Amino acid sequence: MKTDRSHALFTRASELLPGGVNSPVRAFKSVGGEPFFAQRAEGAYLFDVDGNRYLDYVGSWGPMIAGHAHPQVLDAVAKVMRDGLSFGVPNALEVTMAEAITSIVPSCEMVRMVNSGTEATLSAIRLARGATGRSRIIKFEGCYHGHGDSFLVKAGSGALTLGLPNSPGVPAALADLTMTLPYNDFDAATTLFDEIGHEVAGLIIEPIVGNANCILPRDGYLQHLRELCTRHGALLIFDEVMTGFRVAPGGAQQRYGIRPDLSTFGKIIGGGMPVGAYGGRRDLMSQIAPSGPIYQAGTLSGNPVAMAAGLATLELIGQPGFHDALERSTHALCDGLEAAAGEAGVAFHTTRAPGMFGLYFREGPVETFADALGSDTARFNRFFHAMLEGGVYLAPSAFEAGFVSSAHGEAEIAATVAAARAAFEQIGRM
Ligand code: KE4
Repeated sequence: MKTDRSHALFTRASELLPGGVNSPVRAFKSVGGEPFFAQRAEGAYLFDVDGNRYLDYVGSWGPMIAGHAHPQVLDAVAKVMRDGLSFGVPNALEVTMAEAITSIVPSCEMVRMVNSGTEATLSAIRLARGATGRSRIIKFEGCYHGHGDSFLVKAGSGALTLGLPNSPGVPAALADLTMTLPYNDFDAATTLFDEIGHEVAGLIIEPIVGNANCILPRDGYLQHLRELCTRHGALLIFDEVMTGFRVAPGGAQQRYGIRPDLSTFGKIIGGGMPVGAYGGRRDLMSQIAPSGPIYQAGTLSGNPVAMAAGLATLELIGQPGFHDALERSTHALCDGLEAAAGEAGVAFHTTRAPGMFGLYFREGPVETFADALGSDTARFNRFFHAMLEGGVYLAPSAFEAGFVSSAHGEAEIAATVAAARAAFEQIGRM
């Protein structure tokens, strides 16, 4: 595979950007080798600067649920940008976006637009602390909520990929206020709440974990957390930056029938532009400045161009049957991969939710963070590179979920399974 242009760019980038990238997981550090540099993208495909084409299962880490460079999204952006890129005063599209989010996600009676998932989660935690007058928060091992200080405790995603789940630079006094629980452990949650529930401002969770690979909630687990939070006066915060608008139109909270007090969003509602949002109960959100005393602000929040991209994406995924089709293609992909691994005699297991999946080099089931850590990451890394050589780009980490878009049709799934059959044969002998 020709890579000299990517290599030259990475050499230059490595002089000027930490690790040569603007976000750690992109650097291929855990899988080895150097990242390729994208030239352009279309539908289910990425094209790099050396002319290689890849079937893309990262989708810019989630936003590209309708495929890259969708004409309707590009047209919406082109139409709006000619009227100006940012006003710094309210614009109608912010209202349209707020109406869209609050109608699609009923638990969100009010919403505030921000510019990333990180901004959304750190604002939600500040709101929880301000509204309850309490300081402690609870998160889950392996879950990632962006790089806000309070979250970089036993964090997932890039922090886990690089083996840095507790980042230097986070004051111990603040980290001590973040308690962590094992995901899917009913008793551990009950015990912690019995001990300190009255001190907890909020519990934040990825309802489906997508940052320690992909782990689904056990039956009744999310309801159990809902009941514990209600009983102890803590706020239940669903971090749906990844699952929102993906695993169901109304996200994981719709799929599992849970009403959180606050929710955070990102990725899809920006359609590829920098957008995040947090929202929830009116009595809570109305405490955010300027209607209340809890401060949060942002120069480009509600930016018209970003709103246009997000609204066009929400319109595309709001078409009847969109999520059912996404669920079917995700199952087809995972069933095909498992069959290919079985033919090669490779221990392999997948987890799946509409539009997202996890790949594990171990026997199933995978229901806890410890189960996920038990996957053969060295074998994943070899599989990653074998698939890349075969023209398929998986998430460059054994601790990330993969993403399927509506642009991944039968032909793309079949081509992926064919590449996997060759890759399993190749690594099966290693
Ligand atoms: P951003 O600040 O990256 O927009 O969102 C942070 C965030 C919050 N919550 C969840 C559940 C998330 O998955 C994320 C970001 N996801 C990672 C991928 N696992 C972004 C990729 C990256 O860090 O480059």
